[in-house]
Amino acid sequence: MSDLQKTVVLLKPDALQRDLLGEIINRFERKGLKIVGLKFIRLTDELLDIHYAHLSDKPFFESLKKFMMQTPVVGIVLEGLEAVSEVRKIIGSTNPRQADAGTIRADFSMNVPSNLIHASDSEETAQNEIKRFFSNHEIFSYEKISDRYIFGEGV
Ligand code: IDP
Ligand code: MG
Repeated sequence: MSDLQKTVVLLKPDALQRDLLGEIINRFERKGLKIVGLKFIRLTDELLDIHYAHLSDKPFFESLKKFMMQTPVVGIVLEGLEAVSEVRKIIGSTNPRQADAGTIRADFSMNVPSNLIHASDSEETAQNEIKRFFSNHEIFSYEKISDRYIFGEGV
């Protein structure tokens, strides 16, 4: 299973306010992605300066950071086959109105910045975001009986 990857998801304040945490987590579970890290994170201005550095020259940068600090966010590390691109596929495009039907953003949201969820956009970003948001002891390695059915070995 050489293409097993880890990726980071953040459930944004709108997901918490709208009681969609369980619904969103359920979509990842149904896909077969394994939750290997899960916690509340209180984002700070400093952390968001780094996390959204690629948007620092945008007019919405300050309000985006404010939005992300409204409540704690739920940080999740998911593991699966090609998890980085699979999770991006499941969440859909940044603008929910351009996202494909069936994706989380298309099905449950309508606008930016409140598009419910963040997910790492490349393997390199995922590695950086795991370090940014999680300590080593918060990432778990464990076997599930379903692993061999979902990841496809020894069924
Ligand atoms: P992504 O979340 O799909 O990776 P990015 O371009 O990295 O998209 O943008 C990060 C987040 O910034 C988006 O998810 C959204 O919450 C917010 N954002 C992006 N574009 C806009 C905009 O035009 N206005 C307000 N917020 C935006
Ligand atoms: Mg992004």
